[in-house]
Amino acid sequence: MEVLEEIIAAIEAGKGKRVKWLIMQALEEGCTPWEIVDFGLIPAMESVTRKYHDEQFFVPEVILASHAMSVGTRILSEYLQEQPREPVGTVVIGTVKGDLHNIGKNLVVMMLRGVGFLVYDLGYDVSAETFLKKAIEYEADIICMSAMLTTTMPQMQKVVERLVSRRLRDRFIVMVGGAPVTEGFAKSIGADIYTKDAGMAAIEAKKALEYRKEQSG
Ligand code: B12
Repeated sequence: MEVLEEIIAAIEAGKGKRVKWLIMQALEEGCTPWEIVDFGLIPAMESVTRKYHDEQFFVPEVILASHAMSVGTRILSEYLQEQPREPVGTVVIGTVKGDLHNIGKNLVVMMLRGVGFLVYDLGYDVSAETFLKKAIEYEADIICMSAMLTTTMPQMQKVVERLVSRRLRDRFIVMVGGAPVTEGFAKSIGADIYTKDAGMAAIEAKKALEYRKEQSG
């Protein structure tokens, strides 16, 4: 659809207002919010990433594009927030301490809300202590952590270690992701779920929670 191509171009150009207008247009033309994510927002960020690698884009362009992308995710999450009365579960999510990348994490938030989770988004640069405090305060079922830097990945381990030392490990499902994170890394730190992308994150989170509920009777 032409409007989706235009959304991609507007994100690349860092034009947040135009992204907003085009998303409303796409919805009016009958696109679902998921189609806009899958065929508009994600391809746009992939293209920005490619251009950054090829040195066609530098940090200022990437920041502008990221901002335009955030405008898009904010609008769409309003459409996806119509929660069922009884949420399927509660999630706290954030990007770990020292890490300011939040585009991928925001997509995971949208997907989780889309399948019916109540999601508390703690933002980025979130310390291990905050993850624990908020998970307890909101009576979360799942703690979700995102990291985009190899140097910040150890923060995920810190959270798991704190859960263990406070005898809280069994209370929460721990899910990790982000470009440098792998299945092997997730296993090595004792996380329960790793997925490569946001769509699978929502599916696996739901599955894990259903399984846990079945087990507890
Ligand atoms: C955009 C970007 C930025 C923006 C971030 C803006 C923002 N608001 O997020 C800015 C310009 C600020 C930035 C800064 C930096 N960046 Co940067 N950045 C990128 C870039 C180009 C794209 C990242 C992105 O948004 N991708 C698109 C999203 C959709 O993908 P994603 O995040 O991977 O998320 C998907 C999955 O991973 C998964 N997922 C994500 N989180 C989670 C969580 C869970 C629980 C699950 C299950 C799944 C999941 O689902 C998502 C959707 O499917 C990457 C390049 C790349 N190849 O990724 C570099 C990159 C990540 N940055 C990098 C670096 C080095 C930096 C800086 C240190 C640069 C500098 N010298 O200042 C700073 C660090 C700042 C900090 N302290 O965090 C490196 C990291 C290298 C490494 N492995 O450690 C990369 C890989 C670039 C490179 N090749 O060198 N960056």
